[in-house]
Amino acid sequence: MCCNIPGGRSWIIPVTIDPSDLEYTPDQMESFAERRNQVLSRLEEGIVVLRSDDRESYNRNEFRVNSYFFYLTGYDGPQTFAVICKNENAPFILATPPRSIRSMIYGGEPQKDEEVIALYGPDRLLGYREFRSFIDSILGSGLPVYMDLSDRDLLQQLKDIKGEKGGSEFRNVSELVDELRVIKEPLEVERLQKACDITARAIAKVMKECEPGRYEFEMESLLEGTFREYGAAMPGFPSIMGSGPNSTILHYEPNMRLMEDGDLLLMDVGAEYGYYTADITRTIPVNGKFSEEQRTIYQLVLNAQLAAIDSMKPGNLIGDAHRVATRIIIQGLFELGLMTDSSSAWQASFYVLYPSSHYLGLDVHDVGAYGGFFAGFGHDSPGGGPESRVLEPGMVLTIEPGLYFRENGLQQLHEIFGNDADSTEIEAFIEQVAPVYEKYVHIGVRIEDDILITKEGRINLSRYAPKEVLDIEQIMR
Ligand SMILES: [Mn+2]
Repeated sequence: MCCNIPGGRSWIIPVTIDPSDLEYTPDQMESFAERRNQVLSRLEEGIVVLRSDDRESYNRNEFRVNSYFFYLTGYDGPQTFAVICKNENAPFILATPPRSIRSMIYGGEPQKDEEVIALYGPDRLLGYREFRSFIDSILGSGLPVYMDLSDRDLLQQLKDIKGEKGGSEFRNVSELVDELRVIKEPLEVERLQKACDITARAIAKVMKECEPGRYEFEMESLLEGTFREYGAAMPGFPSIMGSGPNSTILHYEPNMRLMEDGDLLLMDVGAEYGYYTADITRTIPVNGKFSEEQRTIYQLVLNAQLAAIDSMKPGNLIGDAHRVATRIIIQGLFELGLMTDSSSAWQASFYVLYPSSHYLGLDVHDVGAYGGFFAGFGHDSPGGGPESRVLEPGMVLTIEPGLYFRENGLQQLHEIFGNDADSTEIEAFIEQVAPVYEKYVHIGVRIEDDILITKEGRINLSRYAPKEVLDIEQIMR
Protein backbone atom coordinates (compact mmCIF):
# COMPACT_ATOMS: atom_id res chain seq x y z
CA MET A 1 0.00 0.00 0.00
CA CYS A 2 1.35 3.38 -0.94
CA CYS A 3 0.18 6.61 0.45
CA ASN A 4 -0.19 9.74 -1.58
CA ILE A 5 -0.38 13.02 0.22
CA PRO A 6 -3.73 14.41 -0.90
CA GLY A 7 -3.47 17.70 -2.76
CA GLY A 8 -0.30 19.34 -3.95
CA ARG A 9 2.26 17.12 -5.60
CA SER A 10 1.81 13.50 -4.83
CA TRP A 11 4.51 12.27 -2.57
CA ILE A 12 4.72 8.52 -2.63
CA ILE A 13 5.86 7.23 0.74
CA PRO A 14 6.00 3.45 0.50
CA VAL A 15 5.07 2.34 3.98
CA THR A 16 2.66 -0.40 4.93
CA ILE A 17 0.59 -1.05 8.02
CA ASP A 18 1.88 -4.58 8.47
CA PRO A 19 3.59 -5.49 11.75
CA SER A 20 4.33 -9.02 10.50
CA ASP A 21 7.74 -7.64 9.50
CA LEU A 22 8.50 -7.37 13.23
CA GLU A 23 8.82 -11.14 13.47
CA TYR A 24 12.22 -12.59 12.74
CA THR A 25 12.44 -15.67 10.54
CA PRO A 26 14.55 -18.61 11.77
CA ASP A 27 17.17 -17.48 9.23
CA GLN A 28 17.28 -14.02 10.76
CA MET A 29 17.56 -15.49 14.25
CA GLU A 30 20.89 -16.95 13.09
CA SER A 31 22.20 -13.37 13.07
CA PHE A 32 21.72 -13.14 16.83
CA ALA A 33 23.61 -16.40 17.38
CA GLU A 34 26.38 -15.07 15.15
CA ARG A 35 26.57 -11.87 17.24
CA ARG A 36 26.91 -13.95 20.41
CA ASN A 37 29.71 -15.94 18.76
CA GLN A 38 31.46 -12.69 17.93
CA VAL A 39 31.14 -11.59 21.55
CA LEU A 40 32.49 -14.94 22.74
CA SER A 41 35.49 -14.61 20.46
CA ARG A 42 36.25 -11.24 22.04
CA LEU A 43 35.63 -12.46 25.56
CA GLU A 44 38.92 -13.52 27.08
CA GLU A 45 37.57 -14.40 30.50
CA GLY A 46 34.45 -13.83 32.49
CA ILE A 47 30.81 -13.67 31.50
CA VAL A 48 28.27 -11.24 30.06
CA VAL A 49 25.14 -10.58 32.13
CA LEU A 50 22.34 -8.43 30.72
CA ARG A 51 18.75 -7.86 31.65
CA SER A 52 15.92 -6.98 29.36
CA ASP A 53 14.36 -4.18 31.40
CA ASP A 54 15.65 -0.76 30.62
CA ARG A 55 13.44 1.71 32.44
CA GLU A 56 16.22 3.13 34.55
CA SER A 57 18.73 3.92 31.87
CA TYR A 58 16.46 5.32 29.19
CA ASN A 59 13.77 6.99 31.21
CA ARG A 60 10.92 5.51 29.20
CA ASN A 61 7.37 5.40 30.44
CA GLU A 62 6.62 1.90 29.26
CA PHE A 63 8.61 -1.28 28.84
CA ARG A 64 11.32 -1.01 26.26
CA VAL A 65 13.93 -3.70 25.96
CA ASN A 66 17.57 -2.87 26.77
CA SER A 67 19.44 -2.31 23.49
CA TYR A 68 22.38 -4.59 24.31
CA PHE A 69 20.07 -7.31 25.56
CA PHE A 70 18.00 -7.17 22.40
CA TYR A 71 21.02 -6.97 20.09
CA LEU A 72 22.43 -10.22 21.48
CA THR A 73 19.22 -12.19 22.01
CA GLY A 74 16.43 -10.94 19.74
CA TYR A 75 14.23 -11.50 22.80
CA ASP A 76 12.12 -8.71 24.23
CA GLY A 77 10.18 -10.15 27.15
CA PRO A 78 10.30 -8.20 30.43
CA GLN A 79 12.25 -9.13 33.58
CA THR A 80 14.52 -11.55 31.74
CA PHE A 81 18.25 -12.06 32.18
CA ALA A 82 20.73 -13.24 29.58
CA VAL A 83 24.13 -14.77 30.19
CA ILE A 84 26.81 -15.31 27.56
CA CYS A 85 29.85 -17.25 28.71
CA LYS A 86 32.57 -19.55 27.50
CA ASN A 87 30.91 -22.62 28.96
CA GLU A 88 30.93 -25.22 26.18
CA ASN A 89 27.69 -26.83 27.28
CA ALA A 90 25.72 -23.65 27.81
CA PRO A 91 27.26 -20.53 26.28
CA PHE A 92 23.84 -18.82 26.14
CA ILE A 93 21.46 -18.80 29.07
CA LEU A 94 18.14 -17.02 29.50
CA ALA A 95 16.44 -16.64 32.87
CA THR A 96 12.76 -15.75 32.76
CA PRO A 97 10.54 -14.55 35.59
CA PRO A 98 8.45 -16.99 37.62
CA ARG A 99 4.93 -17.64 36.38
CA SER A 100 2.28 -16.95 38.94
CA ILE A 101 -1.47 -16.86 38.57
CA ARG A 102 -1.30 -13.22 39.57
CA SER A 103 1.21 -12.31 36.85
CA MET A 104 -0.96 -14.08 34.29
CA ILE A 105 -4.07 -12.25 35.47
CA TYR A 106 -2.27 -8.97 34.90
CA GLY A 107 -0.01 -9.79 31.97
CA GLY A 108 -1.62 -12.74 30.21
CA GLU A 109 0.00 -16.08 29.47
CA PRO A 110 3.73 -15.76 28.91
CA GLN A 111 5.37 -17.53 26.01
CA LYS A 112 5.82 -21.23 26.73
CA ASP A 113 9.31 -22.41 27.65
CA GLU A 114 9.46 -24.70 24.60
CA GLU A 115 8.63 -21.77 22.35
CA VAL A 116 11.28 -19.55 23.90
CA ILE A 117 13.85 -22.30 23.47
CA ALA A 118 12.80 -23.04 19.89
CA LEU A 119 12.75 -19.40 18.79
CA TYR A 120 15.63 -17.79 20.69
CA GLY A 121 17.85 -20.81 21.13
CA PRO A 122 19.15 -20.52 24.69
CA ASP A 123 21.25 -23.52 25.68
CA ARG A 124 19.58 -23.37 29.07
CA LEU A 125 16.42 -21.68 30.25
CA LEU A 126 16.55 -21.01 33.97
CA GLY A 127 14.11 -19.92 36.61
CA TYR A 128 15.09 -17.10 38.94
CA ARG A 129 16.14 -19.43 41.76
CA GLU A 130 18.60 -21.38 39.60
CA PHE A 131 19.78 -18.17 38.02
CA ARG A 132 20.47 -16.68 41.42
CA SER A 133 22.66 -19.57 42.49
CA PHE A 134 24.43 -19.47 39.12
CA ILE A 135 25.18 -15.76 39.62
CA ASP A 136 26.30 -16.44 43.18
CA SER A 137 28.83 -18.96 41.97
CA ILE A 138 30.12 -16.65 39.22
CA LEU A 139 30.54 -13.70 41.57
CA GLY A 140 32.25 -16.00 44.06
CA SER A 141 34.67 -17.23 41.41
CA GLY A 142 36.03 -13.75 40.85
CA LEU A 143 35.62 -13.85 37.06
CA PRO A 144 34.96 -10.42 35.52
CA VAL A 145 31.33 -9.65 34.74
CA TYR A 146 30.52 -7.66 31.61
CA MET A 147 27.26 -5.74 31.81
CA ASP A 148 25.55 -2.54 30.70
CA LEU A 149 27.08 -0.25 33.32
CA SER A 150 24.39 2.37 32.65
CA ASP A 151 21.95 -0.14 34.21
CA ARG A 152 22.50 1.19 37.73
CA ASP A 153 19.84 -1.08 39.22
CA LEU A 154 21.43 -4.29 38.00
CA LEU A 155 24.88 -3.09 38.98
CA GLN A 156 23.67 -2.40 42.51
CA GLN A 157 21.93 -5.78 42.75
CA LEU A 158 25.06 -7.62 41.62
CA LYS A 159 27.20 -5.61 44.01
CA ASP A 160 24.83 -6.50 46.83
CA ILE A 161 25.04 -10.18 45.97
CA LYS A 162 28.79 -9.99 45.74
CA GLY A 163 28.88 -8.39 49.17
CA GLU A 164 32.23 -8.80 50.86
CA LYS A 165 33.18 -11.83 48.82
CA GLY A 166 35.48 -9.66 46.74
CA GLY A 167 36.68 -10.97 43.42
CA SER A 168 34.55 -10.18 40.40
CA GLU A 169 34.97 -6.81 38.84
CA PHE A 170 32.30 -5.22 36.68
CA ARG A 171 33.24 -4.18 33.16
CA ASN A 172 31.27 -2.44 30.45
CA VAL A 173 29.77 -4.76 27.84
CA SER A 174 30.25 -1.93 25.35
CA GLU A 175 33.90 -3.07 25.04
CA LEU A 176 32.67 -6.32 23.51
CA VAL A 177 29.64 -5.20 21.52
CA ASP A 178 29.83 -1.59 20.34
CA GLU A 179 32.04 -2.25 17.33
CA LEU A 180 29.59 -4.91 16.15
CA ARG A 181 26.70 -2.48 16.52
CA VAL A 182 28.44 0.15 14.37
CA ILE A 183 28.08 -1.96 11.23
CA LYS A 184 24.41 -2.61 10.54
CA GLU A 185 23.26 -5.92 9.08
CA PRO A 186 20.52 -6.08 6.42
CA LEU A 187 17.85 -7.01 8.95
CA GLU A 188 18.75 -3.93 10.97
CA VAL A 189 18.70 -1.71 7.90
CA GLU A 190 15.22 -3.00 7.04
CA ARG A 191 13.91 -1.84 10.40
CA LEU A 192 15.69 1.50 10.19
CA GLN A 193 14.22 1.99 6.72
CA LYS A 194 10.71 1.35 7.97
CA ALA A 195 11.25 3.61 10.97
CA CYS A 196 12.32 6.32 8.52
CA ASP A 197 9.39 5.68 6.18
CA ILE A 198 6.88 5.91 9.02
CA THR A 199 8.53 9.11 10.24
CA ALA A 200 8.52 10.59 6.73
CA ARG A 201 4.82 9.77 6.40
CA ALA A 202 4.09 11.43 9.74
CA ILE A 203 6.13 14.53 8.84
CA ALA A 204 4.25 14.84 5.54
CA LYS A 205 0.97 14.68 7.47
CA VAL A 206 2.11 17.53 9.71
CA MET A 207 3.02 19.51 6.60
CA LYS A 208 -0.53 19.06 5.33
CA GLU A 209 -2.19 20.08 8.60
CA CYS A 210 0.11 22.78 9.88
CA GLU A 211 -1.29 26.33 9.96
CA PRO A 212 -1.21 29.44 12.13
CA GLY A 213 -3.50 29.30 15.16
CA ARG A 214 -2.73 25.71 16.06
CA TYR A 215 -0.53 24.50 18.88
CA GLU A 216 2.81 22.76 18.66
CA PHE A 217 1.38 19.86 20.66
CA GLU A 218 -1.36 19.36 18.08
CA MET A 219 1.35 18.72 15.51
CA GLU A 220 3.16 16.47 17.99
CA SER A 221 -0.02 14.50 18.53
CA LEU A 222 -0.65 14.15 14.80
CA LEU A 223 2.93 13.05 14.27
CA GLU A 224 3.10 10.52 17.09
CA GLY A 225 -0.42 9.27 16.33
CA THR A 226 0.82 8.49 12.84
CA PHE A 227 3.84 6.66 14.25
CA ARG A 228 1.44 4.47 16.20
CA GLU A 229 -0.88 4.11 13.22
CA TYR A 230 1.91 2.29 11.40
CA GLY A 231 2.87 0.05 14.30
CA ALA A 232 5.73 2.03 15.82
CA ALA A 233 5.67 1.41 19.58
CA MET A 234 6.74 4.93 20.51
CA PRO A 235 9.03 7.76 19.49
CA GLY A 236 12.71 6.87 19.76
CA PHE A 237 13.27 10.10 21.71
CA PRO A 238 11.09 13.03 22.83
CA SER A 239 9.67 14.83 19.79
CA ILE A 240 10.97 18.35 19.29
CA MET A 241 8.31 20.66 17.79
CA GLY A 242 9.67 24.18 18.04
CA SER A 243 7.89 27.08 16.37
CA GLY A 244 8.92 30.72 16.06
CA PRO A 245 11.53 31.55 18.73
CA ASN A 246 11.45 27.91 19.87
CA SER A 247 12.92 26.86 16.52
CA THR A 248 16.22 28.34 17.72
CA ILE A 249 16.33 26.16 20.85
CA LEU A 250 18.28 23.03 19.92
CA HIS A 251 16.49 20.61 22.24
CA TYR A 252 13.15 22.33 22.85
CA GLU A 253 10.65 19.86 24.27
CA PRO A 254 7.58 21.42 25.93
CA ASN A 255 5.77 21.77 22.57
CA MET A 256 3.12 24.04 24.14
CA ARG A 257 3.26 27.20 22.02
CA LEU A 258 0.49 28.57 19.80
CA MET A 259 1.96 28.84 16.30
CA GLU A 260 1.68 32.16 14.54
CA ASP A 261 1.62 33.41 10.98
CA GLY A 262 5.22 33.94 9.88
CA ASP A 263 6.74 31.30 12.19
CA LEU A 264 8.97 28.47 11.19
CA LEU A 265 8.27 25.06 12.73
CA LEU A 266 11.33 22.90 13.38
CA MET A 267 10.52 19.23 14.02
CA ASP A 268 13.26 16.85 15.09
CA VAL A 269 11.51 13.53 15.43
CA GLY A 270 11.81 9.79 14.96
CA ALA A 271 9.58 6.74 15.15
CA GLU A 272 11.01 3.65 16.80
CA TYR A 273 10.09 0.51 14.87
CA GLY A 274 11.14 -2.87 16.17
CA TYR A 275 13.53 -1.03 18.53
CA TYR A 276 15.32 0.83 15.74
CA THR A 277 14.76 4.56 15.61
CA ALA A 278 14.70 7.17 12.89
CA ASP A 279 16.02 10.68 13.57
CA ILE A 280 14.77 13.16 11.00
CA THR A 281 14.55 16.94 11.18
CA ARG A 282 12.47 19.08 8.87
CA THR A 283 11.81 22.81 9.13
CA ILE A 284 8.69 24.25 7.54
CA PRO A 285 6.91 27.61 7.34
CA VAL A 286 3.81 27.44 9.55
CA ASN A 287 1.71 29.35 6.99
CA GLY A 288 2.90 27.20 4.09
CA LYS A 289 5.20 29.70 2.41
CA PHE A 290 8.77 30.62 3.37
CA SER A 291 9.40 34.35 3.79
CA GLU A 292 12.35 35.71 1.86
CA GLU A 293 14.56 35.65 4.97
CA GLN A 294 13.44 32.17 5.95
CA ARG A 295 14.05 30.85 2.44
CA THR A 296 17.53 32.40 2.34
CA ILE A 297 18.62 30.64 5.52
CA TYR A 298 16.74 27.45 4.66
CA GLN A 299 18.33 27.18 1.23
CA LEU A 300 21.78 27.81 2.68
CA VAL A 301 21.38 25.00 5.21
CA LEU A 302 19.89 22.73 2.54
CA ASN A 303 22.76 23.38 0.12
CA ALA A 304 25.21 22.61 2.90
CA GLN A 305 23.36 19.44 3.85
CA LEU A 306 23.08 18.16 0.27
CA ALA A 307 26.81 18.68 -0.34
CA ALA A 308 27.59 17.01 2.97
CA ILE A 309 25.49 13.97 2.03
CA ASP A 310 27.36 13.71 -1.28
CA SER A 311 30.61 13.46 0.65
CA MET A 312 29.43 10.48 2.71
CA LYS A 313 30.98 7.36 1.20
CA PRO A 314 33.44 4.63 2.16
CA GLY A 315 36.97 5.91 2.56
CA ASN A 316 35.93 9.44 3.49
CA LEU A 317 35.92 10.42 7.15
CA ILE A 318 32.97 10.92 9.49
CA GLY A 319 34.14 14.50 9.89
CA ASP A 320 34.21 15.23 6.15
CA ALA A 321 30.45 15.77 5.94
CA HIS A 322 30.59 18.22 8.84
CA ARG A 323 33.53 20.02 7.25
CA VAL A 324 31.81 20.28 3.85
CA ALA A 325 28.61 21.60 5.42
CA THR A 326 30.51 24.06 7.60
CA ARG A 327 32.50 25.44 4.69
CA ILE A 328 29.33 26.17 2.68
CA ILE A 329 27.54 27.67 5.67
CA ILE A 330 30.47 29.97 6.52
CA GLN A 331 30.76 31.13 2.92
CA GLY A 332 26.99 31.83 2.84
CA LEU A 333 27.03 33.70 6.16
CA PHE A 334 29.93 35.83 4.96
CA GLU A 335 28.13 36.71 1.72
CA LEU A 336 25.00 37.65 3.66
CA GLY A 337 27.01 39.97 5.91
CA LEU A 338 26.60 37.78 8.98
CA MET A 339 30.35 37.27 9.32
CA THR A 340 32.99 39.94 8.86
CA ASP A 341 35.88 37.49 8.43
CA SER A 342 35.25 34.12 6.84
CA SER A 343 38.45 32.73 8.35
CA SER A 344 37.62 33.70 11.94
CA ALA A 345 37.23 30.55 14.06
CA TRP A 346 35.26 32.28 16.80
CA GLN A 347 32.83 33.87 14.35
CA ALA A 348 32.30 30.46 12.69
CA SER A 349 31.70 28.71 15.99
CA PHE A 350 29.18 31.39 16.96
CA TYR A 351 26.99 29.89 14.22
CA VAL A 352 28.18 26.27 13.98
CA LEU A 353 27.04 24.89 17.32
CA TYR A 354 27.53 21.13 17.29
CA PRO A 355 29.05 18.26 15.32
CA SER A 356 26.67 17.45 12.46
CA SER A 357 26.63 13.63 12.63
CA HIS A 358 26.06 10.77 15.02
CA TYR A 359 25.49 7.03 14.70
CA LEU A 360 21.91 5.82 14.57
CA GLY A 361 20.45 2.40 15.36
CA LEU A 362 18.89 0.81 18.43
CA ASP A 363 19.60 4.10 20.18
CA VAL A 364 19.14 7.52 18.68
CA HIS A 365 22.72 8.38 19.58
CA ASP A 366 23.94 4.92 18.83
CA VAL A 367 27.06 3.38 20.28
CA GLY A 368 30.45 3.22 18.59
CA ALA A 369 33.78 4.97 18.31
CA TYR A 370 34.14 8.12 16.19
CA GLY A 371 37.91 8.52 16.19
CA GLY A 372 38.74 12.16 16.83
CA PHE A 373 35.46 13.51 15.43
CA PHE A 374 34.46 15.32 18.62
CA ALA A 375 37.97 16.33 19.61
CA GLY A 376 38.07 19.43 17.41
CA PHE A 377 34.89 20.99 18.80
CA GLY A 378 34.99 23.78 21.25
CA HIS A 379 33.46 27.12 21.86
CA ASP A 380 36.31 28.60 19.84
CA SER A 381 36.35 26.12 16.97
CA PRO A 382 33.67 24.92 14.54
CA GLY A 383 35.35 21.52 14.60
CA GLY A 384 35.81 18.89 11.97
CA GLY A 385 39.44 18.05 12.65
CA PRO A 386 40.98 15.66 10.12
CA GLU A 387 41.47 12.79 12.55
CA SER A 388 37.99 11.27 12.66
CA ARG A 389 37.13 7.70 11.75
CA VAL A 390 36.90 6.35 8.19
CA LEU A 391 33.38 5.64 6.91
CA GLU A 392 32.62 1.97 6.17
CA PRO A 393 29.73 0.22 4.44
CA GLY A 394 27.01 -0.63 6.96
CA MET A 395 27.45 2.46 9.11
CA VAL A 396 24.31 4.57 9.60
CA LEU A 397 24.86 8.21 10.50
CA THR A 398 22.76 11.32 10.66
CA ILE A 399 23.76 14.52 8.92
CA GLU A 400 22.10 17.55 10.47
CA PRO A 401 23.57 20.99 9.88
CA GLY A 402 21.57 23.95 11.18
CA LEU A 403 21.52 27.70 11.72
CA TYR A 404 19.83 29.35 14.67
CA PHE A 405 19.27 33.08 15.15
CA ARG A 406 18.27 33.45 18.78
CA GLU A 407 17.01 36.77 20.00
CA ASN A 408 19.93 37.71 22.26
CA GLY A 409 22.61 35.90 20.30
CA LEU A 410 24.79 38.92 19.63
CA GLN A 411 24.55 40.15 23.22
CA GLN A 412 26.01 36.83 24.38
CA LEU A 413 29.16 37.20 22.29
CA HIS A 414 31.32 38.84 24.97
CA GLU A 415 30.46 36.13 27.43
CA ILE A 416 31.08 33.30 24.98
CA PHE A 417 34.19 34.55 23.21
CA GLY A 418 35.68 37.03 25.66
CA ASN A 419 38.76 34.83 25.98
CA ASP A 420 39.21 34.22 22.27
CA ALA A 421 38.83 37.68 20.81
CA ASP A 422 39.43 41.12 22.27
CA SER A 423 36.40 43.16 23.13
CA THR A 424 36.95 45.81 20.45
CA GLU A 425 36.99 43.07 17.83
CA ILE A 426 33.72 41.68 19.20
CA GLU A 427 32.20 45.19 19.38
CA ALA A 428 33.14 45.87 15.76
CA PHE A 429 31.59 42.55 14.72
CA ILE A 430 28.33 43.30 16.57
CA GLU A 431 28.07 46.77 15.09
CA GLN A 432 28.57 45.55 11.55
CA VAL A 433 26.47 42.38 11.76
CA ALA A 434 23.56 43.50 13.96
CA PRO A 435 21.43 45.14 11.23
CA VAL A 436 21.60 41.95 9.16
CA TYR A 437 21.24 39.58 12.12
CA GLU A 438 18.06 41.41 13.19
CA LYS A 439 16.32 40.33 9.97
CA TYR A 440 16.83 36.67 10.82
CA VAL A 441 15.99 36.67 14.52
CA HIS A 442 13.69 33.74 15.51
CA ILE A 443 14.72 31.77 12.46
CA GLY A 444 16.00 28.33 13.39
CA VAL A 445 16.62 25.84 10.61
CA ARG A 446 17.88 22.28 10.90
CA ILE A 447 17.66 19.64 8.19
CA GLU A 448 18.54 16.09 9.18
CA ASP A 449 18.68 12.86 7.22
CA ASP A 450 19.70 9.31 8.08
CA ILE A 451 22.40 7.97 5.80
CA LEU A 452 23.40 4.34 5.26
CA ILE A 453 26.95 4.00 3.94
CA THR A 454 27.10 1.37 1.18
CA LYS A 455 29.88 -0.12 -0.92
CA GLU A 456 28.86 2.14 -3.79
CA GLY A 457 28.36 5.27 -1.70
CA ARG A 458 25.26 5.85 0.36
CA ILE A 459 21.50 5.46 0.64
CA ASN A 460 19.46 8.22 2.22
CA LEU A 461 17.04 6.24 4.39
CA SER A 462 14.94 9.35 5.10
CA ARG A 463 14.66 10.37 1.43
CA TYR A 464 10.86 10.27 1.52
CA ALA A 465 10.60 13.17 3.94
CA PRO A 466 10.20 16.24 1.68
CA LYS A 467 12.84 18.93 2.05
CA GLU A 468 13.11 20.98 -1.15
CA VAL A 469 11.49 24.42 -0.76
CA LEU A 470 9.09 23.85 -3.66
CA ASP A 471 8.04 20.42 -2.47
CA ILE A 472 7.31 21.65 1.05
CA GLU A 473 5.34 24.64 -0.21
CA GLN A 474 3.31 22.54 -2.64
CA ILE A 475 2.46 19.93 -0.03
CA MET A 476 1.44 22.64 2.43
CA ARG A 477 -0.72 24.54 -0.04
MN1 LIG B 1 20.16 13.66 15.36
